Amino acid sequence: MSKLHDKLAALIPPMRDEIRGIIKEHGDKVMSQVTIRQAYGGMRGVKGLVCDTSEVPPDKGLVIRGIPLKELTDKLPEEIFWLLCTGDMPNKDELADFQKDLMSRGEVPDYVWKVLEAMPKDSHPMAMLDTAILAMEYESVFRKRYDKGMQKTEYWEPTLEDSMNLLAKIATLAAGVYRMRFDKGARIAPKAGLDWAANYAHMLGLPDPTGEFANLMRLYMVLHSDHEGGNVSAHTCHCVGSALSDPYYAVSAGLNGLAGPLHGLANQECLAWILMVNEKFKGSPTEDQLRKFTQDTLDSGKVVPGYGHAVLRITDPRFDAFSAFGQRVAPDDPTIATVAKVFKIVPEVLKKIQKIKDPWPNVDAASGCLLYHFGMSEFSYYTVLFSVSRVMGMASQLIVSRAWGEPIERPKSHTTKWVKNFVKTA
Ligand code: HAX
Repeated sequence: MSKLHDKLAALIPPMRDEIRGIIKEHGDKVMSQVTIRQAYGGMRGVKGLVCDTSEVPPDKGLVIRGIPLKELTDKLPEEIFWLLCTGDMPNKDELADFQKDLMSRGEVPDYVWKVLEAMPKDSHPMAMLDTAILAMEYESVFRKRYDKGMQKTEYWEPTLEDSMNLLAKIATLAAGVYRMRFDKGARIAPKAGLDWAANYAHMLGLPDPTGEFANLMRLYMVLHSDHEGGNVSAHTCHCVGSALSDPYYAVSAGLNGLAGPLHGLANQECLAWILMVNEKFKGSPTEDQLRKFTQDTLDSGKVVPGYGHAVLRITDPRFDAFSAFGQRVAPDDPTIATVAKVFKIVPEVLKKIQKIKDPWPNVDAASGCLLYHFGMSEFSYYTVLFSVSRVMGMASQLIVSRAWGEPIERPKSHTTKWVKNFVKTA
């Protein structure tokens, strides 16, 4: 058994007792109310979920297990996954054990590559990734153990197994999707001795003479790892997982949500917008040109990608971390320079539109320009990178939910007719 398994085995029984105790003693206390606006408005702000891996206070941004993101930007993604699952950072031995375990599970079964080869050549990379994960459901330890019969208290163990296998294979899979979809040549095998994100960088096959692309991948994987429980991908994964669908089903479902332009796909849209600006103005625009271009985007009925957030009300600390990386490695890159200029102008334009609650940049506003700087110009792939990282958040949330025995999710819906009657009598 791995050290992560043993650590969780020790943590889970008291955690389960604590949650049961809270429900028993305080189960009838009211945490939140729901207005008609919220019921029609994507349940924004309704407190109806519990997520222990991370939280996103609107005025702080991502906090993982009590630690603000800005204190975690120099960590490895493997350390973050351990933190998400257990609430502690791994020590040296635990990290080494975890990395060895991941490395031993990395091989992607051959039938998965065949499924991908059978898809249309110009399929969206997200459709390829999600299909591959679903095809790999064949490997699910959870489903096999469930079919044989197991106690509810054991559910977390095969969930951990499936999660570890998925996490170990996802980088290989995603790198394979990149090379296959964009004719980059044969797949590159993982290299022993590299950490998870550096291996992903290695398997993508982009030139990296300075090692900074591997550093970017480490940072990228840390920054996108989790964002509490209510965003579309986390919530979808959680909801599907609550039916005891195994992690392959649940994570694939979550990632299908991440593929939407208002969620993870915004990073591809965002870089396209920045490049459009640079092309139109033959280089980095003046502030006035940028102001006008932003207004034109809004007037044409489009959103300014990379700006705004359903929860945050400040500049996303993930944007800050990416911007700092860009300023360190390539301050003169024209795309990185335009992103910095956009940050100066766009919030000021968006602030004038009353309905927009958050005029500040989110994570997607800066990530694409860094990838572009390192030679990854295939925008449609960017959400795949986000997905590889987000598997950590989704899988850790599933492990925790299965650990304390969370029941199937089933909120109540009403018809508009019911709402009309309710309004009359309320
Ligand atoms: N540009 C133009 N209009 C915007 C806007 C932006 N960047 N951000 C919000 N608005 C508009 C909304 O479209 C909405 O308009 P309608 O009422 O006419 O529909 C109004 O302002 C109120 O929206 P809100 O309450 O401030 O924000 P929401 O919680 O409804 O939406 C979004 C949050 C992130 C979806 C939104 O800000 C947006 O579309 N941003 C651009 C796309 C983007 O960057 N998405 C990535 C978000 C981060 C993420 O999840 N990454 O995975």
